[in-house]
Amino acid sequence: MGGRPGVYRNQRMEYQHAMADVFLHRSLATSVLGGCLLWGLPAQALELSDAWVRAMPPGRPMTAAYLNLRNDSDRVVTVTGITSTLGEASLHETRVVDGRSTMHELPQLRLETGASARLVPGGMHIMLMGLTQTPVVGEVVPLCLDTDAGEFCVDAPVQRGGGSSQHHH
Ligand SMILES: [Cu+2]
Repeated sequence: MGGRPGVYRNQRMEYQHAMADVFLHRSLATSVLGGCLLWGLPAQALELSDAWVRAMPPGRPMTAAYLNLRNDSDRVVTVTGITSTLGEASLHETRVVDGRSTMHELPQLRLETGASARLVPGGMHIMLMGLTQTPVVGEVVPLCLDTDAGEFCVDAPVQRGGGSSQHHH
């Protein structure tokens, strides 16, 4: 997309995203999820996994959430919106330009058949603004993705960023 409408220049946002960028894992962002499809079993069109919400100090009005998506259906699935009880949710993308972290809102996310996307610190993420409460470690935040194939929800535990940002099982 051309142009720069929607680019956030708010300093606090830039600071938060600069912090997040410390924990960039670009190699993971480009890796492909190895999947074994179980034919014959009813599968959700959109599979959501490894969702988490970044814990923030009290009083911060915003945070970010991350997850993996995979389109297991035989059609294109387009994410058109996100809802959360925690606050106003939207899809963002962070880019580092001249050493400065900026981000813009993505109106939608299109996933071809079999395609996957990773929302990770420093890349695409779900921005949660106007928080109704401070997300505390251990809490679980429901996130719902509105798509043209229906609504898909996932429970996202609140975690500290940094070293624990990658899930270990
Ligand atoms: Cu953002």
